[in-house]
Amino acid sequence: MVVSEQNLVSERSLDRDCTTLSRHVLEQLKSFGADAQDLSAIMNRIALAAKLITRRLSRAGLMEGVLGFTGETNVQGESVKKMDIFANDVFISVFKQSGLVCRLASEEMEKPYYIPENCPIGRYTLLYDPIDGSSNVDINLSVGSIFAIRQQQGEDLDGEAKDLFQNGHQQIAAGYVLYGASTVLVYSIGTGVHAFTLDPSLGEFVLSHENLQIPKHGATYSVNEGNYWQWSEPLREYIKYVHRNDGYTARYGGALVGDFHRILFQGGVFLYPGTTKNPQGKLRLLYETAPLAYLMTQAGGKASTGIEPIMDIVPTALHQRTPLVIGSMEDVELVESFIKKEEVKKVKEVEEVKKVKKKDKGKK
Ligand code: AHM
Ligand code: MG
Repeated sequence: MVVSEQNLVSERSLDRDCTTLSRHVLEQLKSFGADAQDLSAIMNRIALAAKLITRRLSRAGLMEGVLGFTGETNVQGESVKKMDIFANDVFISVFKQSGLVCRLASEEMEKPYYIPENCPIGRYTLLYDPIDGSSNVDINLSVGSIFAIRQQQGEDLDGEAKDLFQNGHQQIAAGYVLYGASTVLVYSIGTGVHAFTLDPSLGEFVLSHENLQIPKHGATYSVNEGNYWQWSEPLREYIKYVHRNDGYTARYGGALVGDFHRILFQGGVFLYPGTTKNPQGKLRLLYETAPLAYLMTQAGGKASTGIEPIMDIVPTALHQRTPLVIGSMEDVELVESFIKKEEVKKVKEVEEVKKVKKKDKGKK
């Protein structure tokens, strides 16, 4: 009896070890057709990029010329780190000559990177943020990569990539890699959210959590409160509410991927609202907020700007930003209720002014 139980345990752990990312994608799609094979191969390439970035990050403190700034600024006007460029190039290298992806668009490149030799067969575009949370890189804290896959639509002959200006429902896959105490890759192809942990002894991502579902509510609220005085009144009211009520706890790591990961597993809400300086906030739609919104909705949570669903936004520019409120259903709805209350108040005020004007006119 004891022996057979032991056998069962070792069989289960062997099965788990053999559930690699590429095999999992095929199982999820229940197909070995060309589309399924392509998607599985793309995920495999992303996993390779993640391993290369993990290797570099784990040795960064021991190597010359790996950490710190390049001295350049990117298209967003942000100072670029050497690791941003390295990770950006890693994704390009793993997809060159892959025959899988025709175009890559990233936070670090003003225009997409085209791989013309892939285009006759590569029907996909990869959108990615190579190193998310780069302020954490030089101090050995968690960072991430975020990605989304979209079907190539049309030829994009003028190189403007306008076919990418579509809502988040057009994503066919999305995910992120968290470079933390261990490296974890979380992905969805529309069949739930699944997490794989890199086993360094195997050099493989092995299935660690299948069909993740976010709790309806969580204690965590995650936001940079240093921006408090730059937020709109309803956001400040929301923060006052969580300060005054029991059961909330603040967590903010400076890397969206890490904060998102905590909330996905434990519930709560992450916010990066618009500020007076940047009304659209900081985060980019196509390779940060839309991929995470895709994952969050797949996990039973919610993602919005505070007013409209992130997934419904149609961008007008490649590097467009959006405010972000993402996490457990009830917690996101609570934030939205503060914003809605303010809107109702404003509508009432406008109606009052109209009434007074009408009365004054009547008197005359
Ligand atoms: P990055 O992709 O250039 O690193 O910027 C995005 C990061 C997020 O990971 C994080 O949530 C946010 O910026 C932190 O910004 P701030 O320092 O303003 O709070
Ligand atoms: Mg980022």
